[in-house]
Amino acid sequence: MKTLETHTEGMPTRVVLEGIGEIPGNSAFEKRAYFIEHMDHLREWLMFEPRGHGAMSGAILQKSTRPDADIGVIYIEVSGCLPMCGHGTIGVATALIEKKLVEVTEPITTIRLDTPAGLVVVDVDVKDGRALKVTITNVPSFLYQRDQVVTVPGYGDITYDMAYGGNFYAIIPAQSVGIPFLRENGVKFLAAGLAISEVINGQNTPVHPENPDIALCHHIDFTSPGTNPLHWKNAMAIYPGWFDRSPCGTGTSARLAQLVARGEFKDGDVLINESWIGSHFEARVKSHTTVGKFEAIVPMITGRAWVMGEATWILDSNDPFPNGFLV
Ligand code: PYC
Repeated sequence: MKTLETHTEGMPTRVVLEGIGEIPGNSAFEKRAYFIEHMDHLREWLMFEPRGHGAMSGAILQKSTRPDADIGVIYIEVSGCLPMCGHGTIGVATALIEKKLVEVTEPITTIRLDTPAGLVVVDVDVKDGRALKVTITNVPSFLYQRDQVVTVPGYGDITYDMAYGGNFYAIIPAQSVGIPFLRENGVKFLAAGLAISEVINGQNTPVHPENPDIALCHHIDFTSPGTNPLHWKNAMAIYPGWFDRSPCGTGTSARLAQLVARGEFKDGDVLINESWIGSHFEARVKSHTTVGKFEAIVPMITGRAWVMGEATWILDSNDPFPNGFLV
């Protein structure tokens, strides 16, 4: 199996170029479902230790299943297969350009991706063959529920907004869980995130209005104010217990949808979303739309990625950990 190793603002994306073949399915969502049911051992093999780690992430390139897209993508990570992944898309686009796997035009190359969550158009600023920054036009994103309250053992009543940006995100001001927003408190945020998502999924599971197979909330976005009202920091705690090292593309989309719905962000504004490690994405509203009964936005997320290397993976028949492990 051949991969390109990238990172997006600190978060890895292992881009699978060869070795998996075409996954059966008439849409990227069907391919994802087939992969989960029949091929998940390949995700574990590539994501878990010793080939990956507890916060590993990747993307499998496929033929597009739709006429309006160039390439298909199935997202993989330690937690499973997300419908959409923003940092992964930025990593994929950077890899495709820098390895000349698509026709590259300067100053902008546009790539249209067939993802399980829908069509995602990516515009890459390119100079001298290098991908300088990547702007994703993401799937429609919306505030699903506001001011929900759950009682979480050990944390009391927690108020959250639930928003969708390609995955569901429970958005919670960090100060409301009583944990100071400091790197040394990472383990505490992860524990709080897992406890909160368990209660939410038990009592108030979010379900996408147009695709009931997109459900559950495995991402808790603890927010903290930055230097101005359009600069926010996040601790993005993800099941089963890791932080997104990037600011999280789908999480930033969900956050933007929430801010728009709450009247805290205007068209023309630029949101700076800062990750747990201090890297940034910019977010803008491209247009307004609806998803089912929900007012929605089409968000544009801009970030950078870097190619770190190329790998050829083999599986020794004597390897005692063909599916890897997590500790
Ligand atoms: O960037 O959308 C994202 C993402 C989701 C999980 C990790 N990163």
